[in-house]
Amino acid sequence: MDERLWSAAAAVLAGNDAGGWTRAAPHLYPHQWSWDSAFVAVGWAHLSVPRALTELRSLFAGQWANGMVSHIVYDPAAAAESYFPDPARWGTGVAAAAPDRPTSGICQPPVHALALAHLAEVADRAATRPAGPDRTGGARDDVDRVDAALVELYPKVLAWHRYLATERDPQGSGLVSIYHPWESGTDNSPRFDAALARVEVGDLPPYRRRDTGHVADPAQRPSDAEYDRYLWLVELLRRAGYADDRIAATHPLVLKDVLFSAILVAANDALGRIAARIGAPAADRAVIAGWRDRGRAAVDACYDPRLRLCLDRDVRAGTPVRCRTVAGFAGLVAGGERRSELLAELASARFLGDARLRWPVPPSTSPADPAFRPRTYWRGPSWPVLGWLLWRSLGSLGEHTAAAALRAASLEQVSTAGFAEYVEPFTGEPLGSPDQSWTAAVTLDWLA
Ligand code: 9YW
Repeated sequence: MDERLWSAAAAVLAGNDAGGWTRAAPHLYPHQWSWDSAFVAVGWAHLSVPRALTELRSLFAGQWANGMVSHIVYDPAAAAESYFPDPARWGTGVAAAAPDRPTSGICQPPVHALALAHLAEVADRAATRPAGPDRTGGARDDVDRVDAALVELYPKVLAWHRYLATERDPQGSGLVSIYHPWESGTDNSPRFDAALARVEVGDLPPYRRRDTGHVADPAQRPSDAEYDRYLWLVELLRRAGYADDRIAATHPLVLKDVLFSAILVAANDALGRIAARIGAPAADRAVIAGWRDRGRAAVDACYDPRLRLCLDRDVRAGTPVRCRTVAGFAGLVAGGERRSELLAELASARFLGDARLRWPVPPSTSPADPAFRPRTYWRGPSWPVLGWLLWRSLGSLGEHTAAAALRAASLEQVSTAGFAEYVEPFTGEPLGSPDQSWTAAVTLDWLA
């Protein structure tokens, strides 16, 4: 165990701890982001199980009445100018389902059930490990705390997955519709270029970006033209009252997001295990297993044999989105039938086998894709948190050699580049925010 790296990662979480929730990053992201907080709980689990549970509880306190877990739960105490868009811009008061506390009006990938199942495993392991008397007692208490939290959070997570399986998939296709690149968690990925290019910006109220003020080089961030479209999409969602049926009928950008859908498959698998653990009704368990199986088959059907990747579907254009990004490995996350092809593509010179990579960790966009930009956000840099997601998926599939190699490379990366938000894949230069919470959190899990 690398004690120095462990302490440094723990210090990042402690530094970003705002009490019952964790800032995604100290300055750039001073609120609670949905999928960040799930990864963050995975890290907290190794420092304090109760603190990890609090993270998820506080996120779900901002859950919408329709089940949606919004992508940002705002800290009302943070300075108004610290982050844009602010709650006023979202104007979620137009939505009957919105909660009292300030949130955004969209969501992010549902990593939460994975985090909860992980917490239960960490607590179980600690309770069965031979240890000093005080530690064993504490660990048993942690198992009880986890079990109580599972009973409390299970209906909330079930409502969240039900929202995704119904409102976001009225066709019952097994694939989740997203309305905004921010919902994917990979905002300026080339996956959204064509769909975004078709969005015609209307009478957009003026705004000032805040993100570019926090990074050394604004060229690393989405362009102003992209940002205008992001804000215009927010405007349209607000005008539609955040009503899914209206949005599905009228919104200009609707994508069946293959990675989001695959994460939901893995999350339903985890939720099924949680349901069994707490003795949830058999009818629930059958529904959850149905969502999982339907989603897995649908992700498999997104596989493109020419690119050897799973592709999103642009609903408005009626076409698959043909680009080479890390989202293409969705089939590994969902655990479907295309495992050997996807593993071969992952190892190929288009991804981990590119000899120019400083470490064999997945670049967000393949260097072989025409849209690749090594320093620009989701267009090339590697994001340690996605390495963790793939590592976890490989482990679940029993691909232990590939998983161990990815873990070792990822640890070398964070040891050198620190807990950066994203990293230039060839030089290893840390980019974006330093001390990003989820990068520190997954490091703790890799080390544990
Ligand atoms: C934004 C917080 C978020 C992540 C996203 C990532 C970035 C920009 O930062 O989004 O302003 O929301 O793309 O996945 O949740 O870390």
